[in-house]
Amino acid sequence: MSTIISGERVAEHNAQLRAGLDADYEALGGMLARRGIDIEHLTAAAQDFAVAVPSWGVGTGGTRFARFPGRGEPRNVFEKMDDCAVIHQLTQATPGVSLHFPWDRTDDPKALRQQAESHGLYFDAVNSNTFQDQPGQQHSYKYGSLTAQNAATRAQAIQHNIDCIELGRTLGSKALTVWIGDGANFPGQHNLRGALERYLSSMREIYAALPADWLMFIEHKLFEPAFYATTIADWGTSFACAQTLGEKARCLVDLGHHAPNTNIEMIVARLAQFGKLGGFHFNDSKYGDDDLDSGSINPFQLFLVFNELADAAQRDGAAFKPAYMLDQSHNVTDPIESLMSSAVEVQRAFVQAQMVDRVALRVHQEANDALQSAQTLKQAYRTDVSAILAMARVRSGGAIDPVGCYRASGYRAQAAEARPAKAGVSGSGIV
Ligand code: LRH
Ligand code: MN
Repeated sequence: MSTIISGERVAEHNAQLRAGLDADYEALGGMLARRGIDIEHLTAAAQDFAVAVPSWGVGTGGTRFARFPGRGEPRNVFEKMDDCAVIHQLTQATPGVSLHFPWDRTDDPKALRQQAESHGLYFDAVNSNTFQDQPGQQHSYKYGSLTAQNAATRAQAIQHNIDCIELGRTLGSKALTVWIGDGANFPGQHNLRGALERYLSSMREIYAALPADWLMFIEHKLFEPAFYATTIADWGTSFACAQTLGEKARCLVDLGHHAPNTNIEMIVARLAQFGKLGGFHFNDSKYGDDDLDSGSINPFQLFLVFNELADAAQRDGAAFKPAYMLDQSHNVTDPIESLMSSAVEVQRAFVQAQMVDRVALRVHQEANDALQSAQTLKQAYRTDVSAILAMARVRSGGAIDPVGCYRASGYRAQAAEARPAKAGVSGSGIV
């Protein structure tokens, strides 16, 4: 497998930090052993953990107000894959890449698949896009796509999703994520039930085009770009549609797509209970769909989400395998640094949730001992598992300090040399 950053440089970086890591790891191991927890079990679980990176996240993001491009922006999907390869090389936690079409369109998907495999990467769910009009597009999505009043517009949107499935098959993907911005800005602008009926009739046609071993992820979002009514606004609507469409339809939870203070971990527990939890778009937010780095605002919520996932895995066993993906916009940081540290924060929440003493928790819950129940969760959340995450990386061939190693590598400066900015060309796609 070819690496982007020289193996010597990573080994040199790790050699400087190894003694400190070994000391921290031994101390943590001793502390966990006194709790009856085997640190080696957690490190092995961390090594198996994987979260996919969004191809649209390696370019600098922006807002409707402005985008301030960074140096060495990827100019096409192949350069995006190089950046994704660096993220996985140093974290050893992001072997999957989630593509977005047509932002990642290529005339040579086979070459793209070969490039990915040469870096030990695979393609997770592909994302369709009927929330923007493309140059030369016959029917505009201004008034909706899969729910559009105009049948030809719906047919165009349906065909795009089917084209995404075909492209995904060539790339080895096994799932299609469908997020639409369809909705209304005024009461009365459209018939609320009629819009959902049109959505379901469109999605039935896309569902029928799914290969037998594929899944379809329905992604709900409370608002934006619609600001009065969004057709797939919440988990309830998404769940009802997934139930209606069939076994291969599941619900995708983007952490930024809920009203402030929504109990997202409870939504996760519900969807898992009813067998419709398809996957996640991890990010963080304080107000709206801010797409900030995972764990950067509310790391306890991220832990509580993984606590529900650990409970579901204990109940449903190996069959319970939701898709973990990041979906972020990096407006003021180096996207590679943000994606590496975000992947580590999601992995951290996963490992912390593995440490919850579920036997003790059940005893406290059945005894209605609210305080001890809460403290049992907090004990796991308060445990600093950084040494486990770093040991998992170094044992898998990654960097003890991914951001430190990345900065020392000079990769961004080299990219800036190799990728002279093209005025007006966006690396990521969103803006
Ligand atoms: C919508 C969304 C969706 C994507 C887009 C990039 O807000 O979360 O997942 O397609 O961001
Ligand atoms: Mn999303």
